[in-house]
Amino acid sequence: MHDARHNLKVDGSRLWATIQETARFGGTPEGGVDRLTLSATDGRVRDWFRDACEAAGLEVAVDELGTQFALRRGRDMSLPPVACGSHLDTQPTGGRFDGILGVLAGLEVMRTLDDAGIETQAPLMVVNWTNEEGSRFAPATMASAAYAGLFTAADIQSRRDAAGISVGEALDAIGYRGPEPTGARAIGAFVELHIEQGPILDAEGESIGVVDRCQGVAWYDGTVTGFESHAGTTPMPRRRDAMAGLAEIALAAEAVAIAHGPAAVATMGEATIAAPSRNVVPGRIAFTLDVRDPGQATLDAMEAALRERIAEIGARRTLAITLDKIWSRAPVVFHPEVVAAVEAATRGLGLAHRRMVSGAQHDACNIADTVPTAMIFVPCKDGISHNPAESATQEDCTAGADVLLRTLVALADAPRSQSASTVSGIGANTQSSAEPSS
Ligand code: HGY
Ligand code: MN
Ligand code: MN
Repeated sequence: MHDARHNLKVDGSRLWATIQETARFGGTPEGGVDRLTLSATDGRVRDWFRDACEAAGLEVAVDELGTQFALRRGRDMSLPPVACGSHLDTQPTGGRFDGILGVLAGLEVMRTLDDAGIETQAPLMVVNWTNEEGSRFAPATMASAAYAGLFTAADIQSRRDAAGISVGEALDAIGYRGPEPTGARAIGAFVELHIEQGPILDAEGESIGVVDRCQGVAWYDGTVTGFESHAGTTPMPRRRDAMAGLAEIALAAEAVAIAHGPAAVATMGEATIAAPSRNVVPGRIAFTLDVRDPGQATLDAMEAALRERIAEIGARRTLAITLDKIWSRAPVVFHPEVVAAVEAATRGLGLAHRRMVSGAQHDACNIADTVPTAMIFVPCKDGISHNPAESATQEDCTAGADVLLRTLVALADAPRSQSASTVSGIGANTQSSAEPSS
C-alpha cells in the first residue's frame, strides 16, 4: 500500500473523456462552452456533477449560494477536509478548460483513490464554487468570497444581472439555493488546478506552474454623460459626444497600463449606449474597467492616474464622467507549506515546472484568506482563454491531475495535532519567493 500511495497516477483517458462529456452543457459551434452561472445549462452540469460524485461514493452538499461540496470520508473525520476544486461556470465566449479542469480533475482524483482502495487520514473534498467568472453577476469569485467572509450571503443573493434577475432568484430557478450556510464548512487546505490562461508555460515548454502568488485586481463601473443631439445638424464643436469621450477613456486606460507596466493590465470589457441610434450623437454610456497588477502600490497609482485622465477628458469635452470601484482584491501570497507540497509532488513526478504569479483571479485567491491554499497551473495553447479556441492537451491535463492527486494525499496524510484546524505547522500567510525554479 505504501508504494501504491507514492506511485499514484490518475486515469488520463477517463479525465479527458469527462472534460469532453461535460462540454456538451452549453457547448458552442466553435467548440467552446457558453455556460453562464446559474443558467439552465449551469443547472444541468451541476446535476451531472452531483450524480457523478455520488456515483463515486462522495457525499454532496450545497450551500445557500449554490456552491457544491463533494466529500470523500477519511480515517479521521474530526479533521477538516483537504479540498480541491474550481468552477463549472464559464464566460459567454468560454472554453472547455477554464475552471472545469480543476473541478473534474478533483473528481478524477477521487475515482483514482477509489480504484486503488486508498483511504486518506483526513477527508478530501471537491468544490464547485458558484459564479467564479463574474460575467453575469458581479463581482467575480463571489461565492468563494462569501465563504471567506468578504461578503454576506444575503448581499450576494441580492446582486442582479443585466436583466434584473437576482442571484437568489437564479438559484431558485435551477434549484440550487442549498440549505448549508455559506462559510459553515471547515476546510483544512485548498489546492486549485487551473489552466494558466497566459502564454508562459506553453512558450517555455514547462508542464506545471507552481503558483505561489496571484496579482491584485480592481473592477470599476463608469458612466459618461453628454447630450443626445442630431447626427446631421449638430456642428462638431457643439457636440457633447459620450462615445468620443469613451473612446478617449479606453485609450487612457490602455496608456496608463502601459505606463505602469510591464505587468500592469487594463481592460474595458463592457460599453453600453443608452438608447443607441445611428443618427443620434450618443449622450449616455455605461462602461466597465478591469485593472490588474501584482503590486498594490501600482494598482493604487493606476487608479489615481486613471481618475486624473478622466477628469481632464470630462472637462475638455463637457462630459460628466463617473468611475465607481465596485470590487477589488489585493495581491495574494499563497501558503508556503501548500506551495511546497505542490512543488514536491511535481518534482516527484519529474515534471518540468516553474514558480508563477497568477494573472487571472481564482476562487483560491479568496480561500487563501482563511485557509492554507496554493494553485497548480498547466499550459494552454498560446495562453488563449475566455475564447472558444482555448485548448489544453490530455497529457498536460493528466500531469496536472497527477500533481493534484499527490499533493492532496500528502496534505491529507500529513501528521498533525488533533487540535490543528489546518495542515500541520501552517500559520499566517507569508511572503514567498516567486523566482522561477528549474
Ligand atoms: O477574471 C478572471 O481573472 C477570472 O478568469 N474570472
Ligand atoms: Mn477560471
Ligand atoms: Mn475565467
